[in-house]
Amino acid sequence: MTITPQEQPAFGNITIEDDRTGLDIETLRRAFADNLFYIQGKYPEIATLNDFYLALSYTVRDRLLQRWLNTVRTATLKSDVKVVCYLSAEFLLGPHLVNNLTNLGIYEPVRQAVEASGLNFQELVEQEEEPGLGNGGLGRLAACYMDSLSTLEVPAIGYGIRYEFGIFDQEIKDGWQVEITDKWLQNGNPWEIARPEAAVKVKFGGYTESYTDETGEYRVRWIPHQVVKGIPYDTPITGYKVNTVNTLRLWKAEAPESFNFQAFNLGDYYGAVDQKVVSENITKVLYPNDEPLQGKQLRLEQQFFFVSCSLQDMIRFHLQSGGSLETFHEKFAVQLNDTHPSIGVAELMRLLVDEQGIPWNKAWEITQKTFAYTNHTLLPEALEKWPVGLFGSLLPRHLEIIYEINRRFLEELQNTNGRDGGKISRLSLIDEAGERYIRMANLAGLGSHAINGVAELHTELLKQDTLRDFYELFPEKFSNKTNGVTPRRWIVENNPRLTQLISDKIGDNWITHLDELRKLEGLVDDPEFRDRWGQIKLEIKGDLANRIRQKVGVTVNPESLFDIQVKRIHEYKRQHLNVLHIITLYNRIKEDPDINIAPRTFIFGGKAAPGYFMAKLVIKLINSVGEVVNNDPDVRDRLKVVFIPDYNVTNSQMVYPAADLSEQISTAGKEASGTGNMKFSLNGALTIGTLDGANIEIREEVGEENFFLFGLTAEEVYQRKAEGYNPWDYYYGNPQLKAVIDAISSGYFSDGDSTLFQPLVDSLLHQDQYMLFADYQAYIDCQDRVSQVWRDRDLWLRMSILNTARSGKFSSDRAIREYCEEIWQAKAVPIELADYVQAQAGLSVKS
Ligand code: 26Q
Repeated sequence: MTITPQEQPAFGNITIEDDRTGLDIETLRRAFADNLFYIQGKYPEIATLNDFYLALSYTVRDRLLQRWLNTVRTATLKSDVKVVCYLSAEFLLGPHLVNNLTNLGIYEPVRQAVEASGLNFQELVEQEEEPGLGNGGLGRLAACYMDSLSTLEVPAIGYGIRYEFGIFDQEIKDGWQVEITDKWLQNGNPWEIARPEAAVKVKFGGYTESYTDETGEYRVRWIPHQVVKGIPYDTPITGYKVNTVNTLRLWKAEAPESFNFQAFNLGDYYGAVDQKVVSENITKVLYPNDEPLQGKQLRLEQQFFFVSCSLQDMIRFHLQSGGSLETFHEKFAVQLNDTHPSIGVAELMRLLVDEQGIPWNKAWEITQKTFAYTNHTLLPEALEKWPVGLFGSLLPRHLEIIYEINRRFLEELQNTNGRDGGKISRLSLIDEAGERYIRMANLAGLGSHAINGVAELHTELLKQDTLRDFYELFPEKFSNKTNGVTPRRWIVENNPRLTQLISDKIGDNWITHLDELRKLEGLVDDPEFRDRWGQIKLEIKGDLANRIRQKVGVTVNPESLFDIQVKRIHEYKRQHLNVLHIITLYNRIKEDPDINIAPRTFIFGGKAAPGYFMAKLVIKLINSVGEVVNNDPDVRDRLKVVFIPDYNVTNSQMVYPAADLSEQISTAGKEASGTGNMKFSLNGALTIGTLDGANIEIREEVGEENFFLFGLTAEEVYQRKAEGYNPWDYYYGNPQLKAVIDAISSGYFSDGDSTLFQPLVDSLLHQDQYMLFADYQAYIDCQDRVSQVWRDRDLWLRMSILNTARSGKFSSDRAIREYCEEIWQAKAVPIELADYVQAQAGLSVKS
């Protein structure tokens, strides 16, 4: 079929061949071969696997392009459509190919077309380098939210940074983490389209000067020291079986064309190129820390760069579509993913006041109505702040604007709140206790109309503690938005067997209405269903066991209990508490080799920030304990310890479905939400966990009888600390704990080297900031209950099914609906397609 597109008058009657849209196997096969020839420029005989992967990806991309362009046209040109702009320094997307096949509903025909071409489909899928443009939870949340925005047909743009190098690849050498540069772009990225024609300019450094404009108004202009060009790279974000395909727009920094031509003319070629290098540095590499350790200038440059590009982009869209800037906040809802983009508050003020000539008060009203801020942390030391000196040298005009916002704010406070000096100094945008800092959380909170935490407990603690003064001042701004994860990636794609079983029983509407998983509750007493559930879990565990044998060289028994902790390595997440349990079991075996214990496989995965010594030592400890336990004949394979290297989205998709037990054991009050906890429960793992973050809500949903709870509450942690917590009391008071610590300390797990783990042991004995010792016995007792239940296979399966059945709340669709209704006032906008594309897809547009 050929058609005439309606809206391309410049091309007259040009036709689009259905080789780029057709979905039958023959057309797909032809299109695949065509792309290999015309885009990769290869005959099949000499094509590499990567050439085939790229040709296949272009074939899929062709099939979403009309949806994508129509969505963009609707979002940007229609002035009455509200667009959600999700600003995030990180998007941890994971591979696109299978995700797009799933969402377009063309997995099967494409797979068959590839196989019909004589190629191995799985092999091509595994060619894809995932875009690891994030550290962990916060970046992955942004990716899940983009998925749900598209699936809910809400027009949205994700704005971020196109890091040339994403989160490092992790190798394990001699038990230690080694970091390798992530060259994710080196084989080409078929999913992005560069839009150099839409580049914008971003200023840095220099000074400001005031002047009087033609109308006699006082104005300020910023004379920068340097200008950098931002080039947008767009990636399509498909929704599940809908026509909406939103855009992820990531900015790359380049030198402007006119860069230092004078130096060039004077023959200083190297000097000129130097400028180029300095500009491009800005988007070179993702900072691999998940807390702001010290204020690095390049990090602030990254943040300002992408935020300025994005706001300029929005203003341009709005003006192009005939909108007036007075209505900017009616066109765009801008969400700040943590404080990383919060400089946007000052930048929008600058753009409106200095560049567009809007009066301050009006501009401030627009700004507050535009922004909303999500907080992801409670630790006061992890709140972002920038030294005033550094800030002012990089962003002189923004410093003035922040001072002015603050002057007006504090003046108002003094008028309305009397003179509670303590309170006023805590609310101030400037920390003046010692060296002066800009407090980014205060800027974000003041410049936004909404502030939210990411789980009920987290939001409560924000209100009572971290942001207490703001809550007292603006209670109406605060709300909770418990995190969620996308069921498309986190069960449909990563667990096709379980997905099939579920859909055979309750249909497939649950994929977009996750609450419908409740219908599985009626099947828990059906022995056949339960058996099938258990069988599938066992098969999947077998797959992971094979993978582990290949990658790590350790043989594990799929029949054993798979006890899994995968997440960033952090002391507050307490991977080392898990290790204390492993050593406790090991000691029991050494004491009585014939003891009857439930066989377990302990699986760990996660990266440590390269500069976080203690986290790296925890990785070494896990591997060292594994080395001893895995090879001790007394253990008789009843315990195995495995550290899966390079934990990332791709690997994680194989891990969640294979879990029996999910370790969510952070010190209560420290984990804002967690999202891995949700992925495990959705895939039928039982949780052992503390009353922290979203664990509390998971337990509420699945029922306390289907959750292994242990440990101090956040309140108790706080009290114990206030009373004066002494880890030595636990060490001397608990012989089992003492034996475990002594074993580590003695060098038993480090070839007799008693110094290796001393920093870790010392930090526990002398400080134990995260209260491992206080929770140790409760954890061990709880793990013993886990082992008991594990022996009752029917009971375990029942609990597993109920976990899946009751995890509907944790869909990112639910979370995004709440953001849309309560914060963004954004609505679904169905996207229309040319009839022939709609007919080929056979997809129904939701009403
Ligand atoms: C900030 C400044 C300078 C350098 C780095 C950073 C930085 C980078 C990443 C600070 C924080 C992060 C990431 C934080 C994060 O992932 N937080 C997690 O967010 C999840 C989603 O809400 C929650 O589920 C987790 O509980 C929370 O730890």
